[in-house]
Amino acid sequence: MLTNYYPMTYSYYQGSIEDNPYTAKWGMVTKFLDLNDETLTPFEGMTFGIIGFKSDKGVYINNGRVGAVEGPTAIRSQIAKLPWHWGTNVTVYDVGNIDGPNHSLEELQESLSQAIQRMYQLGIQPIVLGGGHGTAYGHYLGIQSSLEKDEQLAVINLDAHFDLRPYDQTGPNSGTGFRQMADHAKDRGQDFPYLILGIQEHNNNLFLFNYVAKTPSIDFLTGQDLFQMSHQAILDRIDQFLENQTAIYLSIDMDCFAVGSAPGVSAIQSLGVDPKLALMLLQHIAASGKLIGFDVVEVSPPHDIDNHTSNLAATFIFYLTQILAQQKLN
Ligand SMILES: [Mn+2]
Repeated sequence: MLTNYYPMTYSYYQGSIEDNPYTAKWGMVTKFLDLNDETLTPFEGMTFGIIGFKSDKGVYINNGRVGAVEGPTAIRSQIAKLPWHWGTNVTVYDVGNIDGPNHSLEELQESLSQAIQRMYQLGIQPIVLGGGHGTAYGHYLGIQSSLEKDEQLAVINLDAHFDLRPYDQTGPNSGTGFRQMADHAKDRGQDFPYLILGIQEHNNNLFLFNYVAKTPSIDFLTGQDLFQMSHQAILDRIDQFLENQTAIYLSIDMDCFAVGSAPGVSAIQSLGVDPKLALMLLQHIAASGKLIGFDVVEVSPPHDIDNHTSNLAATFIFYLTQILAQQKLN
């Protein structure tokens, strides 16, 4: 039995009953599924599963402004309104949330990891909705545990921050997830290939730049790099990273975008990345065929303006799932 896991019991979706595939929306086709149902057998064909990580505990510990606990709910309501382009060729379930206000971040991350493993066992491609960026470590563990024993998991993170801070004194939080991954990989005797896109020089201290400079498996482009470089040069740099990898986990921290595009985040970013450029990069990463998991994190609805940020998050999910479904169906 999964812990701290709650299947959906009521609909966030507008669920009007309609058979016309030309006017269908995500909210009409999304069905519910209980991962604890022991009678389930693996699904055939392209099956997505939306799962929320309802915790911003890591943001709180990191002295950020909380609110991302409501991210999954806000993103779901935006996904529901998107058009559904797949008829009956693709299935999407909402499998519910990892939730537990009285449990530690570590416990919730372990619960997410177990749920992700269960989804892969059932042939379900997870769509993970954060939550603070503490979501990522639980998600990473779930993917890593689902891989063949020696397969190495590489990570791409769209983020204004490295999220590589040490956690020996503070404990794990929203700024330490990728350091935890690095340490986890080290314990397994593996490298930690990590590419960060959208770093802001003025939001990361010298300690972090120093750590990155001394770690050959980590590469990054700043937000200004992405602004100044040609599209082709950026894609080449991403390809360089992808070249030696077989499995990619992608995390999208909504705080990498300029505040006009993403006002509803824990930490706003005045110089952030353009979402249209980001989309091009995300599509390129997905088109590599190596992308096996992704999440969208740090949407903080109490700070959002007219759902701008949750809508942008849903938009990325729309385009990433288009590519993943196309690959599976071809
Ligand atoms: Mn982050």
